[in-house]
Amino acid sequence: MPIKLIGSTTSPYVRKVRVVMAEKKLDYDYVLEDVWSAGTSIGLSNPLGKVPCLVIEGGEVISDSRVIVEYCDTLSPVGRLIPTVSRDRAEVKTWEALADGVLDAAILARLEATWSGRRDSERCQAWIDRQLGKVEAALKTMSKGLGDKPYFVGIHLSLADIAVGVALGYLDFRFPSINWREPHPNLSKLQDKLMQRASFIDTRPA
Ligand code: GSF
Repeated sequence: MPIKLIGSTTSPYVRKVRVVMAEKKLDYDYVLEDVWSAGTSIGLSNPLGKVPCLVIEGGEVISDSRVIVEYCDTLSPVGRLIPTVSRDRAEVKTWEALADGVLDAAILARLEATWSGRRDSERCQAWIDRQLGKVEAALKTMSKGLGDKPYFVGIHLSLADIAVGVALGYLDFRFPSINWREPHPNLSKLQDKLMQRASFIDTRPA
């Protein structure tokens, strides 16, 4: 039985997992789930009601994109994305955590502005600004960290680049008014390079 990935085409966390699985050449059944619909059954797989969820042999569920990608990286020796040496490993995972943090903040800002369960009078601009401030600060740190290197860590693609690329792609998708390319041309160059890979092309949010 192949691995089953429960996800959605718009979720950046799901996209990160799909990019990793494509880079690792892992086969899986992709099962779409709308976690926001009243009839969602995501709670049967994840009590937090979130995607992505990976259902492995025997029906065991692995949830949270960071846990899933770490697991996937161990499944095949093809293109290791998380180094084994502890310092490099921590560095890659720190970039991933920062990129996921950009997503967390951007999604909180978006939900504050758009979630249908809230009236317009209940939306808080100060909260949105607080979250978008985190996005801006993280972009600066990413740009400084990348500098003029080809990749974040070492000379090969790693999970750090994938996570940052997915976060930048999410900003383009949901926050086209955030102009991150002009102040950060090195991130723009990295993103353009990533967008030439089949793993990124095939998982564009829609
Ligand atoms: C976040 C997953 C998540 O928030 C991870 O997998 O890395 N730390 C987790 N998923 C969202 C979909 S999206 O906005 O990408 C989700 O399922 N939200 C449903 C909800 O009820 O919050």
